[in-house]
Amino acid sequence: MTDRFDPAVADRRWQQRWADAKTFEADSSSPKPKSYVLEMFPYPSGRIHMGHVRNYTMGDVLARYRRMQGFEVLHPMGWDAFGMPAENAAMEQKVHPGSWTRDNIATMRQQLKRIGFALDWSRELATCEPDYYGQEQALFLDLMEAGLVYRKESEVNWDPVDMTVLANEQVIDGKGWRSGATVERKKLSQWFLKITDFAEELLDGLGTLDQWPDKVRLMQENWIGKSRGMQFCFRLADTPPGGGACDIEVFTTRPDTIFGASFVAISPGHPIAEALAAERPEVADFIAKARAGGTSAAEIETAEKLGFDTGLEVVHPFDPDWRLPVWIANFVLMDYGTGALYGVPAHDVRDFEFATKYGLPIRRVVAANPSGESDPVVEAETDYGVAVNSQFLDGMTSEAAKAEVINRAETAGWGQGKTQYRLRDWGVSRQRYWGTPIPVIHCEGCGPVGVPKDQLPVVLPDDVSFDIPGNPLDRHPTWGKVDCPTCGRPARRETDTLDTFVDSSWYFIRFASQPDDRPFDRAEAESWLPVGQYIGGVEHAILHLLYARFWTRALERIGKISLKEPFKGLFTQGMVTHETYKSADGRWLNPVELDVREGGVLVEMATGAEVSRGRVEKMSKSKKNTVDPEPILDRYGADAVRWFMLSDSPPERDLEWSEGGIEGASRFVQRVWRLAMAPAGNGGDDLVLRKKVHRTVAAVGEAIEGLQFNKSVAALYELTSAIEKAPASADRDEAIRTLLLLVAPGAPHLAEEAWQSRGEGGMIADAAWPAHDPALLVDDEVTIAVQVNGKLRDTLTAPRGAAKDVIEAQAIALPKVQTYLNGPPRKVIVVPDRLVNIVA
Ligand code: ANZ
Ligand code: ZN
Repeated sequence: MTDRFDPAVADRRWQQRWADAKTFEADSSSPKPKSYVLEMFPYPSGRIHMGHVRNYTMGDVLARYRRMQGFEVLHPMGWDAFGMPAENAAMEQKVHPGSWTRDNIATMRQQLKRIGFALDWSRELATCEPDYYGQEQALFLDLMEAGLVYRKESEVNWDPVDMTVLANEQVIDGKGWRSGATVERKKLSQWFLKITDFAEELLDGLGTLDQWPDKVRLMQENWIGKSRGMQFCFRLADTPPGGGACDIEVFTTRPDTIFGASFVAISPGHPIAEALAAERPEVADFIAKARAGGTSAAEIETAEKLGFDTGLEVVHPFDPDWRLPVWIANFVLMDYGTGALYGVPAHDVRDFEFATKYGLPIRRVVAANPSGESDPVVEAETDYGVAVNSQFLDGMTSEAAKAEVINRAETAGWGQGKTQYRLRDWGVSRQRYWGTPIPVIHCEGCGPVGVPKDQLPVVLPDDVSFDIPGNPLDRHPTWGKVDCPTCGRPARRETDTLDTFVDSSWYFIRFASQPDDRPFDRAEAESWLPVGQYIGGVEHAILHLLYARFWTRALERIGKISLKEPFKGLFTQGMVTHETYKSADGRWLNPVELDVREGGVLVEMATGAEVSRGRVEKMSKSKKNTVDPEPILDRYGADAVRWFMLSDSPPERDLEWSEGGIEGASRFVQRVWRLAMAPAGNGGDDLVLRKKVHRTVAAVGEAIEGLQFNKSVAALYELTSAIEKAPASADRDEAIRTLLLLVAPGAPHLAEEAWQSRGEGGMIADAAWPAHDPALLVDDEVTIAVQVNGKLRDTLTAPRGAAKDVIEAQAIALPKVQTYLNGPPRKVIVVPDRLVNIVA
């Protein structure tokens, strides 16, 4: 019998046994109840980092726990394997994106296996393989056939160095996230998915997701951005009444502010702006200037406001003599509302900034109360209130005034109430090589034609070069040349590939069911879905989750699956952080480059120079404060690493990596081992310990169910100490056995090794989660508060359910209570098991 647990031997042994026994392979035809636990699949960037370890450990504990509870568990793993970094590597290191990606996958798979995750590796998938993306192409064609895919010219963020379209999130301060080049706007024909058709459903559906964090639902709600307002027409002043009834159509969410309008602004992309530009060079110049910079709402919001007075005027809808100037303004988006608005400087932040800059009138039409109407407006007042300076609206609440204006506009026929969403259709075209080819052929005669399904997958060609920027598919000599599937004449393949968010919008369905000849088997997929618990980073709270929700609903709408929401429970975990270190000359240093001198002084090993400690921040390559899991695994073994990931912080918060933390986890592993190796006790009964065990079983189960892993760890520390202190007995042996079952999800190698050493049959991974006896959870003694005249003076302990008069006598007899009494109490109130109040 060894007195130390040796992870170097045990980890590999049990990983091999689990693999040989196919312990974690999920059986779709199992009669057991099913449970689907999923962590967001990783991008194969090179190596596993601590953030992955934390994320997957949480999922693993839940998956193992559910298995022990008797569920058939699906806990799969795969690779989100398409994307830019592989192409960057190809350009920088002259390797093929495919081999770079597949090498990384091989490395990371081995790393994950070393941590002993209970994964069903038989279902492993990589989105960059044709057996995955070919099925994605089939789904794309289904959506196309159903009219949920279309092509449209649209303005995109163009990175002139990487020669690619950038997503809004890839534009940082007006520059390309990778190249740093100033982003331009450019018009291109792009493929779009009609996510806006689902805006209302996606919003409503949030209401059913009661196992999602509120903050994520709120972020999705804001992203969808539903607003109720009015759309109406302005007439140009110089067109005769009757003609030109709708010259400039605007959308507003604040019809109640209509009497505060001081200008009308149109987007630089508005047809009127374009028409003026064709005639007047100064307009064209202005438009060019206004278009520099990214297209995202955030970019436009923060850019300096620029305007151009066109000289045109429109008539106020409620007053034929009131004219408003028409400006072209850079903050008006072309693809929101109607691409035009009326500005109310007193009540809108952007309009205020604009009017201040260009000297336009600022007039309050909403006030907190009717008498506040004449104070000067010093900043935009965006709150609701009551209408002032607004003719027939005066005195109405903002809500009532809105309704009144919409009502009058609808009656008179110049406008109507309208619901607007901020959500845009999803542009999925990427001008890159390393992505799923969009399965379309362009024919001069027939237009864009879907590739017939029997010709799928459209496979990426391997012979491509990355020595010049741009999309290698565009310059491939033969790949793009095909015949039109409809008319047979020479045609060309679409060379755009799909946004990688498409790949991650359905991988959880493919995990559940992966036939060779279609994307998934409906019955099998439905038997697992929705994912019971999805775990990942909050950085995916908006786009990934929204796209996956949309894709699922789109499949449901076209009758491919009956499932509305793919993820029943969602958990977003905190990050792993570490102190940062900087040399005197400003270089970030990794912890392994440092040495500690006397008095805790940190020095750089290479130079001996002193190093300053910086803030604790998310582990990142740029700050060099990462800790590579691999050497830690070598030194401490998988269970200590896993245990530390669960221990110190609530899982939704950040976890600071520390040497002390991993040491502590490692010591715990050895403590459990020593207990497990203790000789069996004989006879003797230890009710106190038995109760502790049952309470811990209940507490650990509850904590894991609630994903409060740090609480389960704390409960197990307590139990371990209690066992260590308890004298040998049969109850103590049973306690140790239960302790092993309880630590098994978190420290599975230790648990298996100890389980086997103690001669228990089978693997602990297959053992049942211990039951607890509710009777043993009840405390027999209660602590009762004793008050005198309503103030707490002392407490007493009594058997649970003790009679009132017994407790009353005990309370009055307390020496502390006696000091407050002069003679017999006037009255005594007893709340059984809780409280005694003595009125002196
Ligand atoms: C008048 C007004 C008065 C407005 C006021 C706001 C406050 P949300 O709520 O985000 O949907 N708007 C309309 N079309 C626009 C476009 N294409 N680009 C930029 N802004 C646009 O925003 C709706 C409000 O944004 C609209 O209501 C309009 O300004 C502006 F005190 O109209 B509002
Ligand atoms: Zn054709």
